[in-house]
Amino acid sequence: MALRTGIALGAAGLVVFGVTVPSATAADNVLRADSSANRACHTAVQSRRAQGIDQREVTSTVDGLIQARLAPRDGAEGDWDLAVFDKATGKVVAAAAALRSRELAESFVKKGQQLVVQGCRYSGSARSVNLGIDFLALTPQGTPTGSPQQPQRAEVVRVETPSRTDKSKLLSLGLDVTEKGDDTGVEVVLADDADRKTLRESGLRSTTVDADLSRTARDDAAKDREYAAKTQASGLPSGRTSYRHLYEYEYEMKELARRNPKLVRAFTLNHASVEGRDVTGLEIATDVTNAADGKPVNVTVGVHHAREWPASEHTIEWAYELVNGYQRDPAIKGLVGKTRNIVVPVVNVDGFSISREAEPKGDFSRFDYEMKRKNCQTADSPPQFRTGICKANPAGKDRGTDPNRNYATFWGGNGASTSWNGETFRGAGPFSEPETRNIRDLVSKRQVTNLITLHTYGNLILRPPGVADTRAPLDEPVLKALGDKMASRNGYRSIPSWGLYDTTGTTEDWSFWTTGGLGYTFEINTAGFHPAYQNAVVAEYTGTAPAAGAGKGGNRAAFLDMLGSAADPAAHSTLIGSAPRGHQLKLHKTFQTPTSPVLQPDGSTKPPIYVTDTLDSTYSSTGGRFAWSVNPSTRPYVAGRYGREPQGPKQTTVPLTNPVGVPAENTDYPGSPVSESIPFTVKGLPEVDNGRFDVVVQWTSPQTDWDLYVYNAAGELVTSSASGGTNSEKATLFDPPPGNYTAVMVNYDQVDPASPDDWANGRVEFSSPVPPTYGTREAYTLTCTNRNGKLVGIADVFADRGQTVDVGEVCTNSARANKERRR
Ligand code: 0X9
Ligand code: ZN
Repeated sequence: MALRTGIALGAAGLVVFGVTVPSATAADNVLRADSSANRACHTAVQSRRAQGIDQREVTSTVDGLIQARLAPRDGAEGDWDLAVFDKATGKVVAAAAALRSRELAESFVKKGQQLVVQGCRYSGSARSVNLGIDFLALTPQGTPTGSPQQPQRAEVVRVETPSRTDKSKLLSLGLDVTEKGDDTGVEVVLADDADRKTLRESGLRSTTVDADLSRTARDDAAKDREYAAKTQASGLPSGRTSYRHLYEYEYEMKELARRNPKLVRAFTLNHASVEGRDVTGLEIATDVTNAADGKPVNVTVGVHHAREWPASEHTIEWAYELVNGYQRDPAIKGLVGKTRNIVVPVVNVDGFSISREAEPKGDFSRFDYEMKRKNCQTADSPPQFRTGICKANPAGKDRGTDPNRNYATFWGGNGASTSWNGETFRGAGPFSEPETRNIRDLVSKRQVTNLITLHTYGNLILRPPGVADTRAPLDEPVLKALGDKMASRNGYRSIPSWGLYDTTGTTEDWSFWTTGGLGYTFEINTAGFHPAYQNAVVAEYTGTAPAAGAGKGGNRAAFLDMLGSAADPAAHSTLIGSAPRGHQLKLHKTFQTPTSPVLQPDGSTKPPIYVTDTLDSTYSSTGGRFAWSVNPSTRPYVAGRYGREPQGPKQTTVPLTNPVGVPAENTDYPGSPVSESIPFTVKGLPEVDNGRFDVVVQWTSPQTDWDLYVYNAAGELVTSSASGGTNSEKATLFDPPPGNYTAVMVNYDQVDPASPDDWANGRVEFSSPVPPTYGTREAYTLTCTNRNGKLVGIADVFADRGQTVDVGEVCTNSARANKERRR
């Protein structure tokens, strides 16, 4: 990699200038250090003669960006880190500290600013490394196009979506829909007037939650500065007091590994990001390097979505929790001893770095990189938007794929965008992105029995499936019980993912349906994507006020429950048997799973794509008896669907009698209570067994609008239906508990108030529960190879959840192994 001079990238107004070393020679591009030193590169400009340090001084030729890169030379990899400092103040401008010597440090600089570029040889054998520096000019607005962007007011509104039809309608609008919501509405970010117009024209009703997001973002940033300044150490396991930068995650991970070599191993995931960054993870286990010891694997990942900073904070704090707990807390030590734990705090490194380094504007405009969600993929953008780097390009943050819509399971279905600039763009195909391939590779090569993927925001614990029409898996009771248990710690709502709205191609839908590992999405906090650190990270993690989990243990306790589940053989499967020392047992499965029928931009569908997954894991025998924790052999995708056998007949239809008169029009319910209430009773066993009820009402004109809300005897809203433009409403409740209910009818709008169009034909219809369906069973192929790598045993193994399967002496020379070897 050489210093570049005057290379035009081709984007309008986006030009790369060379560094201000006109006589730069190849030697200037090489950093050297005779020895290494385990020190943080980003904390300070070191003395030139300090051990493991080399430096270059450069002056910025632009108002714009500096990109400094390291690349290994001559095959020697080693671990070099990189930092760029402002020479005058000594403050760090940009840095990178991944595990190898492939680094990208990127941030904003001013023309004429003097900079010190510092390379630090952290460890390894590479005495030298290649340095490349680029400067990229930007307009004062921070856009590469030169067209001044008039930022508009960004706001959060709550959109009323009482029925699933409303939710689907909302999702189809292409707005930035958050996870904060409930049965009757969802919060949505409106970035500008165009968004406001889209929502207005949809006819969906909304109320303002936060009228000025930009102010909130600046306030949050100020609160964070204040908190960090006045706080020595927080109650977090690391004591951290502010959101980390990407290079801090990287550096802390390798320090955790270096300081605890038997317990912690840092690793680079298989695929570098689009911009060329390495992705780093940690494994934490007793005798950590012995990955084939047959223990169940508990995976925690953060930041698929760039702007959701608390997600990576909670993930790395969990790593500290395990490391600290291993030394100080016998209960944690016991659990860590029974499991292997993998954390990947930042899955979407490009996106996160951009969001974290951006100026806090919070206006959600195209050039508000702080609020970027997706990754940095450009391949699917139109040619005019493919140019320029991720942090400064003509399409701003609109470019990229949503890594949480790119996994193969149900890919191509509802709840994802087909458009390159949609916030939920699903990508060119299942697993088209390095981020999803990284997690796929990780989960496919180990027995990952438990997985949590962290997001913000909405105070939710979501379990599969992400789409309603998939139906719940046979494991629904297991998933629900664990989700509910964790929710009792953090005070979140525990629901199936589709409960809020449909999503396809998400992390835990793939990991669960494909491997059988129990998977969940947590949506942390309710105040925004990265609100005040003290609340969204410290309080949520430790379970202190004002978090919903205050006094209940918070996410710390929820994560410990997940760890407890991983350590519990009843929650997965176990293979037992015996094998001679040094023999390798391998479990293998390969299969095809169809995606959803692939939705096309015009609304039509194309046939599903069949995606091949291969699961491979290894147990290395220490001799004698073994117990190997594994996932069930049958994919939940084919195992069947949850349901229950009816224990009696369904209840007969209950008519709802319309009280005399018509209540006045009320567009402010429940603010104004004006309405009609009609009680009804739901019966239960032994007389009847109801799998669901539907409250149905009708009227004459679609221009008239009645809304329907249903409350239980405790006064809790249990279901509702309030669509516009129809002449009926239907509100559904599954598995309704027996008791007294009240249907409330609100007269929202009359086509002709002079002659009221009253509702009629109100009734409660009941359905029986749907019995479970059972699909096929799948086996693992279990093989045993001896010390010379010769196949000596082979068997098909079926294992159900909670089952212990004795595979006997699987390494005994078998006829099948002999036959298999000859093939
Ligand atoms: O949309 C997502 O990917 C997740 N929400 S976020 O606001 N963090 O982006 C949630 C995915 C699963 N949620 C639902 N199916 N509702
Ligand atoms: Zn998210």
